[in-house]
Amino acid sequence: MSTALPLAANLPVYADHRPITDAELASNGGKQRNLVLAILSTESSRLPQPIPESDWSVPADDTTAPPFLVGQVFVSGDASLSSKLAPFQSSLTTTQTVALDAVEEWTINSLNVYPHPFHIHFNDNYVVKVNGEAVTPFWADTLPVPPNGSITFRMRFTDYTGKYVWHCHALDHEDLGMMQLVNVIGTQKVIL
Ligand SMILES: [Cu+2]
Repeated sequence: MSTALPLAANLPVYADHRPITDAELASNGGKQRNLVLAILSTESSRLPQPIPESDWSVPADDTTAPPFLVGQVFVSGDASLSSKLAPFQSSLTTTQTVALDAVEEWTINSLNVYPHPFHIHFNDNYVVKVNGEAVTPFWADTLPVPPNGSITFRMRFTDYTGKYVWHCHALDHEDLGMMQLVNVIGTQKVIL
């Protein structure tokens, strides 16, 4: 027996996936964060110079590394030009502190030609802009940050306090530094 699949528009909406409207964002403080994923030269002014000689970049004598990675640093952090980006192996770095039950809008920028797949644990992402242009909003779990572009999405930080990661989901990128911690602070609800 053949049956038609239901249209997406006719499926029930998961309660957590109700749209995050401008009004909801504004009534929760309208907090925005502008973050970046980047592969930079060790000489970059975005890094705290001088950087240590070891462990921060792929050394020239590493014969196992692809040549294009030599002298490069994989970083993530605050996109503002005045802030220094966290270095190699930054996954122990807490760079974003968020209040429990906050509703925020994050923009992730890529400074490279690689479409870094952005992922944050616990929170689904309600995408509202790509490259600064409004799109028909949609929910996602892992997002392709466009090459040399940006993606903007909203999140509700519910249910969980403590530290968890946001990162590029390309394994070599996250291992090399495109992974940092968010710390959610507040009084956790007891769920029975
Ligand atoms: Cu990446």
